[in-house]
Amino acid sequence: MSTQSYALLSVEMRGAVAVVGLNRPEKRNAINDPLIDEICAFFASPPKDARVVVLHGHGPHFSAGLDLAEHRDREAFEVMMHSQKWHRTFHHVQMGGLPVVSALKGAVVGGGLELATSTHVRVAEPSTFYALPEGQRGIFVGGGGSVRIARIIGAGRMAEMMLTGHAYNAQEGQGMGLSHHLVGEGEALPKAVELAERIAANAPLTNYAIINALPRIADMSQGDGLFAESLMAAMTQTSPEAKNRMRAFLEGKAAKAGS
Ligand code: 1HE
Repeated sequence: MSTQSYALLSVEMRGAVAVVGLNRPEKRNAINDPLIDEICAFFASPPKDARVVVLHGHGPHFSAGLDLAEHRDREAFEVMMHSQKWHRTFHHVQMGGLPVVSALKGAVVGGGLELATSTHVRVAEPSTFYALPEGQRGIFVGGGGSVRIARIIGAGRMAEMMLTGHAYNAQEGQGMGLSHHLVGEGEALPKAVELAERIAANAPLTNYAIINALPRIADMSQGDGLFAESLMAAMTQTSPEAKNRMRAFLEGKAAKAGS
């Protein structure tokens, strides 16, 4: 798949970082079937050399969400299948094994917010706004938002967004945990790449454990969660890479925390 070419995604390798752009700016990166298929194909089988992915949108918006033109005439069963395809796709984004850093700007709405909240680290520019216009459109979320968005901002706030269609700006989104870094205009992509390069320098097994274990542990009882945590600790701390990294620190050869 690493050699596959995409019509609606740009893919560029920068060392160990795969920079992937939603490339449908004339439709504000609205997600139609061909685009979701390409996102699914990429994240199900990312390039072999990639250790981290940066996801961004071409043009002034990250994504206007579901392509409403395509969705108009679907029957219930088709919508069910379509929603489950989005679930599979965003599962690959969240738990495919590679950390994903997103660079957000302009509209991050509806399915665009569902996609963004499947990524692990989110960097926003001042132009970013977040909205869930499903209430206005007479539909419901279908790309995992009722789970992922609600876990970040709370089900109550999500209900308010869906009922009122209210858009939160970049500053507000930062306060709500929708972004982790708020940078200047035009700076989200370079900052996302910088963070991705830092993440790429981590032990791959630890990155894998972070993105796969933490959301699952959040779903577990306390006892199960603590047991799963110990298993992940046992797996990561006994790896040769961990031993080398800990020795390097003790010999004064590794960066200190926070640097
Ligand atoms: C679209 C879409 C779209 C733009 N589906 N075609 N999402 C929404 O309800 C958001 C709808 N979009 C907007 O509110 C605005 O387009 C934006 C605020 C994102 C951007 O505004 P603007 O002025 O920059 O662009 P525009 O002129 O509105 O749109 C440019 C073109 O993109 C135009 O097409 P054109 O052929 O007339 O040039 C628009 O029709 C098209 N376009 N957004 C289809 N979403 C799995 S369930 C998920 C549920 C949801 O995602 S609901 C939220 C849907």
